[in-house]
Amino acid sequence: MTGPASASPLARLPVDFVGSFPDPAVRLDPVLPELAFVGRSNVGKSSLLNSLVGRPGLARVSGTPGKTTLVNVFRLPTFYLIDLPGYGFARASKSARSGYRALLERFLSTRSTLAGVVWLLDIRHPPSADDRTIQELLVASERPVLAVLTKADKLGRAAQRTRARELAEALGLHDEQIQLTSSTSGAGIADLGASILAAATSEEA
Ligand SMILES: Nc1nc2c(ncn2[C@@H]2O[C@H](COP(=O)(O)OP(=O)(O)OP(=O)(O)O)[C@@H](O)[C@H]2O)c(=O)[nH]1
Ligand SMILES: [Mg+2]
Repeated sequence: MTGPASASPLARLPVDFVGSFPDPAVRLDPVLPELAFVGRSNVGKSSLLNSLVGRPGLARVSGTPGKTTLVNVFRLPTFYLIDLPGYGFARASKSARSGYRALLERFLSTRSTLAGVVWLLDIRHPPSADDRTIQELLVASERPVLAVLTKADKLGRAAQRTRARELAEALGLHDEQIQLTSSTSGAGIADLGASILAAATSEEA
């Protein structure tokens, strides 16, 4: 089932921007469960967060990769959503790459109330070398991961199913472990919102 973005259960909740932080180990007060959005630059992390909460202009979106450079924190009543910078920016230098890796490793290792990671992949592209590296970090962190395919609106129905199967296989996941979404059409947003809510509320912080 697909539905409009407003059908997301998160869209009924109040949301506040807490702040942008350079330090991935920033201490948030109060301590609450956290869900973080991770994925390549331009994959649609900020757009997805906005669709989920039903606030189009909340997190900054841009056609130029590398828009989000800080750890952006949004508070819902009982949990935080965290919009992270993207990785694998095509023109990124070696040092930028290792800097990103260090940021994510520090993030994963210091956030004791991290209830889950929403890991985004563009439905049109096979996993990149950077995606593989990040997958290893995520697996090693032993955090629950929701794998999400973005920009489903760019493909027709049949191609969406084929690509989802191919990506699941490439990543060693079952088809049911991957959710298809489109921030543009609203497809899959309500289901993902429900998964996020479940992950955020099953964690006793
Ligand atoms: N067609 C389509 N375009 C999308 C979708 N989601 C995002 N985009 C576009 O993709 C571009 C990048 O979106 P962002 O949400 O800024 O991506 P991001 O992952 O936050 O990027 P960084 O902050 O640079 O890492 C923008 O031009 C968006 O309008 C989608 O579901 N469908
Ligand atoms: Mg962004």
